Amino acid sequence: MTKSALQIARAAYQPKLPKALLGPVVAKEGAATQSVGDQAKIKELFPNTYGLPVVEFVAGEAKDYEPINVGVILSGGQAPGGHNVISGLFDGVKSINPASKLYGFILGPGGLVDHKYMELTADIIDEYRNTGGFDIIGSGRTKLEKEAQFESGIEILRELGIKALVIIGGDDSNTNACVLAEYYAAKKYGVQVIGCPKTIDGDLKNEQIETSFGFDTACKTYSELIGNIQRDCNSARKYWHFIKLMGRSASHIALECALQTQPNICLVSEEVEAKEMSLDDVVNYIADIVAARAAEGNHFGTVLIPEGLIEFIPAIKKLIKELNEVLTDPATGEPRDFGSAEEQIAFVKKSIAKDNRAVLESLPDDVARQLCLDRDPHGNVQVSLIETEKLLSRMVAKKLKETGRAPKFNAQHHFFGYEGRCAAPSNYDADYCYSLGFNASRLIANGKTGYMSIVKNTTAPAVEWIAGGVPITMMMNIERRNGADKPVIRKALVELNGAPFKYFAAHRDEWAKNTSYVYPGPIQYFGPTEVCDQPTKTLQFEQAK
Ligand code: FBP
Repeated sequence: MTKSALQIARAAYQPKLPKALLGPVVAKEGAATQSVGDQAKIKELFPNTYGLPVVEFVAGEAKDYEPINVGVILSGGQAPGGHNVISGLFDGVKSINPASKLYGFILGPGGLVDHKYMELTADIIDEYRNTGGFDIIGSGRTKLEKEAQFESGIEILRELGIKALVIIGGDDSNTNACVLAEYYAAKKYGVQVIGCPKTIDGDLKNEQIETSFGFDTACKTYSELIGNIQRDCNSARKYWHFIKLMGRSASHIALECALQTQPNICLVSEEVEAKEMSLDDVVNYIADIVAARAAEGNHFGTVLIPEGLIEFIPAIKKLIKELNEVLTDPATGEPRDFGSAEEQIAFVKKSIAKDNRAVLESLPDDVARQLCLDRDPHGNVQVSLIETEKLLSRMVAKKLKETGRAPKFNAQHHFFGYEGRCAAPSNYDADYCYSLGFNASRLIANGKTGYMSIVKNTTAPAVEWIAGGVPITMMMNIERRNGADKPVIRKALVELNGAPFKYFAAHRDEWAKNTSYVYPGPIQYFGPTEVCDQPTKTLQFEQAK
């Protein structure tokens, strides 16, 4: 395989580990924990994995361990650093005992169910160190949540002598990892399950998890592109660029990119919801800024739009909630089957309440169809398919025309998502991911199950990072999903009283009026630490206590 010069140089990079993981460790256990909500219900559903203590690894005595075979699964959307989680896990498992083996299940959780796997040897691992992508074993979105799947999984785990499974995924996948841990514990199958916090969306974070891996690299990649567009736009002075940014639900990516690039406008879905804004209010907000800049002779600008915006507009959110209910078969909890798209739309229209039907009919046809038809395997609306950037610019153009303002308004459209999900991990993600994987091996060696691997204090130099584990049940509450109440990890949305948003809110009027663009440039892998090792602005604001 031909490799780029950067790939060759980067292969030699040795990711940094927290000091405690550089030698033998002992697990320092805290007090019993509680779930973040619905304690009695979660305790009842997870009798074997509820209430476990938070664990921190500190330097300990060297011990001899038997070889241990471990399985690993990549679940859901790609995020930079996945290969380093696996290489950290590999090195950790081999350091426990060199005869230990690591198996990768192919193309996500489905690989476990369908018994598709490969042994990950040193040669294979070395090919993938510090690279982006999930292609070492591939990923998938199969939901691991049924007893039949768990039973099929245990057959192959037994055949390969696997005693622990590491599931690298987002909130849904880690919820399912916990359900699996509980199931195997209840059945006394002797297989531990450990989760790792992955997603570029940045919405798997809480008191215990500082950030999900991949967020850092993805945001830096998008910010480079936004910076380049801003320089072009400030040079040509004739276009408004409408830039949609990935992030299925929360607006963390859009907000972080705004903090890095200082665009003229950045919408934050959580604020749109809190202020109960309608689609028309959002359009007016943009149109007013475009008009004000035009009045000063500035016929250009940038608008950042979070992918999930549509879902946060209260009237549309209410509509989606009812769509999720009516499109789920109450008998099976699965999506209903329809003969054709037209049949599905007709069913939706006759089943939903009058006010929701009115909202549906007020939307442009393509958006209305999208909402009625497309679902991912978790039952979520596929917001990434809705072209909000075009929808908004179309509506802004119409509004400006109606009111006779900004006659020179011209728009360009972009959607940044896939461009950043497989970028070569930044130093932060390379180190963070390697540490998460290596640390997972220590949770396994210490007999833990139903835990997520965590690394904290990551705005400090890597040696000062703190590694350990948090029981997944601690992050759970009960939420309504696809027409049923389910135990799930609480998703972290942008907090409007949090430091990152407050900084943005304090500066956005100035950024709207003036041209205050920042051009971050590409991620640097070699060079001065202030250029190469900066964590995200979000993390810096959140941690600046
Ligand atoms: P995960 O939550 O699985 O990490 O995926 C996040 C994401 O990249 C979202 O930002 C985006 O909405 C979605 O995946 C796109 O999904 P797909 O990869 O199926 O196109």
